[in-house]
Amino acid sequence: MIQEAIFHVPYGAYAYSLSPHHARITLRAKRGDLKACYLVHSDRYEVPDIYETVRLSFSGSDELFDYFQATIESKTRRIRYRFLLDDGVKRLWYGEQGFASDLESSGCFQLAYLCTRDLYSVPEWVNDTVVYQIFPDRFWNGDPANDPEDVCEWGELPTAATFFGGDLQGIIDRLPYLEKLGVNLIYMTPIFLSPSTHKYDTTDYFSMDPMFGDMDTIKSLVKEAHARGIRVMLDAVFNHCGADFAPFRDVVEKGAKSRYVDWFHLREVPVDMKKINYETFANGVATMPKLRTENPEVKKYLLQVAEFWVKEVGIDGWRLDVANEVDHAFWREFREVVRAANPEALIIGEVWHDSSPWLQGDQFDGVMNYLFREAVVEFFAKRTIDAEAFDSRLTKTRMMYKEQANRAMFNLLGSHDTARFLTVCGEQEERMRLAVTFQMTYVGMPEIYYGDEVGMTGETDPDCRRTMIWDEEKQNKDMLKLHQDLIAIRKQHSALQTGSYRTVIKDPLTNLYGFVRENGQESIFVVLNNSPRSQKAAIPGGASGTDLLTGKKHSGELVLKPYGAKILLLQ
Ligand code: ARE
Ligand code: CA
Repeated sequence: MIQEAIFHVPYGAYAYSLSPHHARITLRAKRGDLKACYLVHSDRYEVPDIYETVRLSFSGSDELFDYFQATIESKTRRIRYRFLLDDGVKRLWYGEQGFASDLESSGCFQLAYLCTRDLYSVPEWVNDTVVYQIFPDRFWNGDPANDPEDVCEWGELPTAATFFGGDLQGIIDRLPYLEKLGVNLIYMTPIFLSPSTHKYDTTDYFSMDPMFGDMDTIKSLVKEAHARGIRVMLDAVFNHCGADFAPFRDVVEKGAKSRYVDWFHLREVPVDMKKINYETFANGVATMPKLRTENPEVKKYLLQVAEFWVKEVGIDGWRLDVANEVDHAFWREFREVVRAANPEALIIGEVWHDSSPWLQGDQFDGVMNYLFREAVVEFFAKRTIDAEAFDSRLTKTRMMYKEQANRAMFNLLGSHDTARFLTVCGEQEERMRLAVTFQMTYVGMPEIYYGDEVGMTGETDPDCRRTMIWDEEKQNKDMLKLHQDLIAIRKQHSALQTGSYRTVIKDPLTNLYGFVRENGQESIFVVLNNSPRSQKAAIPGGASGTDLLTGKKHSGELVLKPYGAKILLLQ
């Protein structure tokens, strides 16, 4: 047994509550080392100790490690536990004191009490949600009366500064399209008053940008979307404001005399926008001064903003811009305020990397899952990693997080900050079709970047922000139909929403990849042939099943076309 590789801690993603009476326990070991792994647990006050033993199930592997997991029930909510590990040669106890040949000397890990207040709760509705991201200036111009003077022709290529006149009325007008597509959560990039086309440099957090509409327009968008079963989420840019934000203007004008000097991270007073002697977003973006969220006044102001749009306008959640550069204490209070305003509101951080510090249950529900995107880009679009490496990446990311967070991820193929997926695929559509099939059947919320579903292309910002293609002749109808079909399947089958994930095929030579999602009710087998050759795949357990895309029945072996995929509901 490679003892050095065995890892468990009684916190974080390794030990946590799934419900007031259920805990999920994870143990990591060197890949291939353990044959069996048991969890021995009891109430932490029980004398004499009466143990219950459960076998942990194998949950996947990454490059170096295997992961084993168990969910245990505790009536008293007070748990002590240790592991019994078996590598086929020797059996060892493993607990807080380390390894031992007898149970007593290993010591116990403790989950002292599964406190309800600490339970990681994400809104139930994430399970059947499919997200649609909109860049408002580029989706549809529903009201030419509010256009800025210099709007470009719909269809022209965008620069970083161009305006196209898209607005919230345009989104309202296109709700029937979105409903037909099947998406049920719209996430819009910022819509508050701001001079830029992307509006990440806020001038006033309490007012709508007039080129997008007014308070009535956003309220009717929320109302009409809700009437169609579609939720609405906005972008909270709290790391920084815009240069026209009144407190920053005041500091620029009054220098040390301004009552807002402590609202920003100033290196010198007076502020000099040419010298950029203050902290900003990224490297010296002068028009985006960084806010001092630890200042109680700034915090109070931003929390009022957070509450206002949820409570008064009825939005269903926030996406948090540059979330990893704002302090944790701020986000903890943010969660309290937002959840008090609407207990069902969703909170998604923008963090491109390991997001564990924000995903313990006290800050965000999920994040924009760029780690997912990277794995999908490399396996399906660029084909630079094989099926085994792909599976390792996915497992590693899934094991970083608690199950609640995994279900609340925004699983995206692209965004307004990346090249479009079809472009990354070198416009080879079959690769994208495979990736979308995977996205719609994986753990977490699929997130579509507007226009990807009709085959839009574009390099990174600003080219990925072209105007939406509405001319049906120019839309890729097969791609659209695939999205509609897959979204419908996702929303109909609970196993794809909350089921466990078990890899069954990950062949590095053929790049055949298959997995099973199952809950108590149903079991679904998904197999993806990421190769230019036709390939055969065995249905797990020799079962038979119905292809959810075609309705055809299959048994024994499946034949997959080059870059073909099947989603089988197993009998
Ligand atoms: C503009 C130009 C760009 C130029 C940039 C640099 O358009 O071509 O590269 O300036 O000065 C908004 C606008 C952008 C604008 C930017 C600055 O949408 O068009 O860019 O403001 O004016 C990191 C952050 C992440 C951030 C990305 C962009 O961690 O939070 O960079 N994303 C959010 C929004 C953006 C928005 C802002 C932040 C600012 O989603 O749209 O930009 O409010 C690696 C790193 C990541 C990094 C990522 C992308 O993976 O690890 O940390 O994300 O690459 O660069
Ligand atoms: Ca307009």
